[in-house]
Amino acid sequence: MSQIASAQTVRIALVGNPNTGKTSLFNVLCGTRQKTGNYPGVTVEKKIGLVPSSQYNQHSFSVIDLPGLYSLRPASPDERVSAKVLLDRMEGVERPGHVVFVADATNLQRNLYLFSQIRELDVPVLVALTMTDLLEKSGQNLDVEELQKELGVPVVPVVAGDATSVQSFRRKLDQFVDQSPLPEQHLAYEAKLESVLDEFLRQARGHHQISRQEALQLLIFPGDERQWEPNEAVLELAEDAIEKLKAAGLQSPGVLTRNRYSWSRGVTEKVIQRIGKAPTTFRDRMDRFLTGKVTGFASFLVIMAVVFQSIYAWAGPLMDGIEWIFSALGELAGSGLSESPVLQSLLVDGILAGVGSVLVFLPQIMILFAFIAILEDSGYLARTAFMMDRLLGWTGLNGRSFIPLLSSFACAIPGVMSARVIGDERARKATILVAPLMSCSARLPVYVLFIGAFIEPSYGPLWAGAMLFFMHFLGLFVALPVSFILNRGFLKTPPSPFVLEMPPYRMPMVKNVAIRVYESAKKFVVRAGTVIFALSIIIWALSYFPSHNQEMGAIEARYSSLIEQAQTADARESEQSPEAADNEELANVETLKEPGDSAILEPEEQPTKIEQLQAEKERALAGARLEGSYLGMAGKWVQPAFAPLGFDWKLTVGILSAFPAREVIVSTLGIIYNAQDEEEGLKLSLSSAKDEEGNSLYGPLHAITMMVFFALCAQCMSTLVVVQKELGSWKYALYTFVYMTGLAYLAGLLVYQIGSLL
Ligand SMILES: Nc1nc2c(ncn2[C@@H]2O[C@H](COP(=O)(O)OP(=O)(O)OP(=O)(O)O)[C@@H](O)[C@H]2O)c(=O)[nH]1
Ligand SMILES: [Mg+2]
Repeated sequence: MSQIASAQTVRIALVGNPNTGKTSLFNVLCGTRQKTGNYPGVTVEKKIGLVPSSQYNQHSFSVIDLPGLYSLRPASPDERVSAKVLLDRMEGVERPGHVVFVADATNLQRNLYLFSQIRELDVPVLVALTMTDLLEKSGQNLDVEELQKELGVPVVPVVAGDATSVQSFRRKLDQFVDQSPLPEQHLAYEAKLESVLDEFLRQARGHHQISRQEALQLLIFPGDERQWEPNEAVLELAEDAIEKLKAAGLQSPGVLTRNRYSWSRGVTEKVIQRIGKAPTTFRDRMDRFLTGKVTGFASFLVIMAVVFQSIYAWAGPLMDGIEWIFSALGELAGSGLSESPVLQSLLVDGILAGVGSVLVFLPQIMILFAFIAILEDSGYLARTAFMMDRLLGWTGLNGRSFIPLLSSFACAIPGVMSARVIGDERARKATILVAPLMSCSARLPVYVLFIGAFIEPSYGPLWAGAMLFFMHFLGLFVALPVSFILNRGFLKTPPSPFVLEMPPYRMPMVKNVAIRVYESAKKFVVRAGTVIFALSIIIWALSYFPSHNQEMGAIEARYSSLIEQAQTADARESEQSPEAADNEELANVETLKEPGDSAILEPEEQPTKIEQLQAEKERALAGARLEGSYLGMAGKWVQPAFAPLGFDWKLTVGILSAFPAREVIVSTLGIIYNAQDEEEGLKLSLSSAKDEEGNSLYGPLHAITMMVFFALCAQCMSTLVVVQKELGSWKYALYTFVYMTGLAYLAGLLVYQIGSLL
């Protein structure tokens, strides 16, 4: 977001524990579409949005959405971002002048612990109380007035999904900025601690702008990695103060933590009362079922099977629709541009075939993301992470690795980034290195193409869905030994228990699901319109030029003589006996009308011998041009390397072109097959491709080998760039590329060779 805030714009930070609804609030305030989800650690980076002044507020705001954190002493890279911004130590980010503390009403006590630190920062704080709808449903009541009194700052309930509540929140935000009340009541610690702290603050503030919270961090946790650098004078003063505290036996973190906990417990007990009876335990029972050792795993498999079956089945008619649009466009462009064959080929065989064959998969992508959003927003994803820990704990994967790994099923890029929630550096590294093995949404078009062309026609739709399901698990299975070797062998990651705050089940918010689907669809279409578009042009050019070769010359010569012969024969026949010619034509029509012949052609539609020859010539020329093109030459040169996997030069070219982005294989094959055979869709062209003897070129084994290769191969430039960025060295991007591509090759080889034997 590159909007520049104007001088009068008020800078506000949204701060709070993870999974309290900060991003949901941010999205409705700023009209943005940032990712939300029902588990801790969705946001791992600061995001800035603007709220212009309006009928609801006279101020305009620049709002910064921060990753959730449990305490101002950060334990992981994402928390560090929030702590840095709040302590005014983030380069390039001005300290927010106001804080909106987002507190989850159903988790008040834990939320208030962080609040007790935030209000010591010397910034005005407003508390936005979320999840009040859920609190009510659970039969509890929260006394907002009382809470406001206890906290000494304004408290405003807000439900992000409810427009009136958001409007009233904006008005309150405006008033808050006008008054900018500093939180007055600090937590009072032991008297001695207070007096040492006061003295230190008085003296230190002569040298440095320092808040009570920062002073406490300096005096109680002097060994902490610092988010900011106090100057020499302050450090000297701090040393004195620490000595005094030590002498009084107060230089211990326990003193602070105990105080904060008992304060937050006291406040919570005071403001929350149970009014109704506790809700039924149905939820608990369901949770036990869904996370049970056997039932949990079984229900997980069932849910996933349903998901993939639906992705496969529901998208069919929509895909056909898109395919139809593109073929109609192709026909239109084809006839409009018949005067200039190069331009026609660029448009029809290059751009429309390339972009079109990828865009066909838009419905699948949207259905996939709708499912992902529902599973995430309901809280199920966090449960799956819990089960994965039970299954995969032995590999040495960190308990916090599973959310990043599960996110990678949508796309490895946010998955790799969300590894920032892992505090331990080595564990973070291991997670990032295996995350790209998870089957991302860019693999979906590849699977669906090959399954649709080879598996479904032979084995039926049920197997097709099952295959899609299996392909999505392959990466996960392979990740087991890889993680084991990485964690136990190379990185020696320290063992860590699974610590993930289990979110409650919630009804997915329609808006949040819609945002996810819209954003993923947009990204997919933009990608097709940019990356795929550009690559399609390049691949088309490589497949079209040189536009003439020897083989083509021979074909032209051969067909010209054949056509000439046919013409003279035609002329002679019609000269000798016009009726005979007519009769012959009629005879042709008769044979076509035999029972069982589906194509009944009208006499005038019957292609003449010459027309047939001409069409044959065009096809032969296109085939020869492709084989002699730069693409064909390169494919044939590299093909021997892929021959043991059963790939011919065309599939090899597809694989090579897919290294920047895996779905490019679909557009490349689209271009190759469209150049030869314009009538059929890519799926049909692939399944009906024949060699010179008329035998089928590919079968189910080719399809499975191809899918296994794509499931494991590192074919995504953007992921490698993100791996490099997150781990700070190209070395790791190179590791990822080499081990994944090696694995893909080996697995493809095994599948093809064993499959051929069987
Ligand atoms: N019922 C209810 N659900 C809410 C409310 N606000 C947010 N949610 C849901 O709570 C979950 C968490 O929302 P997010 O906005 O992603 O939370 P966050 O605080 O940004 O989380 P992190 O980025 O992980 O720190 C989502 O599933 C939302 O749909 C609310 O007021 N009521
Ligand atoms: Mg968030």
